[in-house]
Amino acid sequence: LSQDELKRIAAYRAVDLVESGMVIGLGTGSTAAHALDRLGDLIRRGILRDIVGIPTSKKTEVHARAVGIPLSDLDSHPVVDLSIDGADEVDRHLNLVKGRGGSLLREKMIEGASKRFVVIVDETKMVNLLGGSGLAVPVEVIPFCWSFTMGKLRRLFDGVSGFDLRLRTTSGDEMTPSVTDNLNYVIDLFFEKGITGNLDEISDAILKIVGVVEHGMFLGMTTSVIVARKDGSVTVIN
Ligand code: DER
Repeated sequence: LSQDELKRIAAYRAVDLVESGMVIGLGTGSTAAHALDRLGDLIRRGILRDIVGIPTSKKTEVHARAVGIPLSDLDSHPVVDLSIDGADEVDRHLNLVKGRGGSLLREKMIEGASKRFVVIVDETKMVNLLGGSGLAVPVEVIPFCWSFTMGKLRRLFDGVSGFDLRLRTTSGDEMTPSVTDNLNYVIDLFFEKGITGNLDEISDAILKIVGVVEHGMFLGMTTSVIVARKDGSVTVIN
């Protein structure tokens, strides 16, 4: 089974949890996209009714509209029944790294307002240590004096071997900063050996830096993770 088929299997399993009348947080990324397709299909067939979707990005908003999911926002629905979203990494405590797609702030707002937050992944996302995949741990920062903020982030991890960070730029042009839906920039942190230490303390230290808006570590927020394995089996971890 291809990785994309595994993502679809996990996504469909999560959509089985959706009941008519629910307010659903709609995630961002290629795994969540399968959940949007499935939701749209069940709504179109009248199997699910009175669903309200709260999109976690403009990209998801466009996709949800295209498949016919009625949309609203947190102002109108401050309590979300169930959020379904992918992740870049999941550790054994169900802590996550998210936001490589740049949507971490709206994801964390909506998923933090959810009674249940179900994460959908293929097994390649499971890690021992967050940051251990060698891929980015994103931090959303305001554009004003972003280099100053980046310096503060660098000093936070002085002495951590294998640490590096850089401003996220658009894929086409290394000189143009990538801009989030909230008109902010993203600084990507890299930890060659994964993040060691107390994640809550590290989270607090990052958020204390004035100019930092939010980071992509989702700690203690996950209700359950649906993992689609290469052999086609699916495990649900609570
Ligand atoms: O950007 C995000 O937070 C996405 O949910 C990401 O973490 C997962 O994207 P993927 O499903 O395309 O791997």
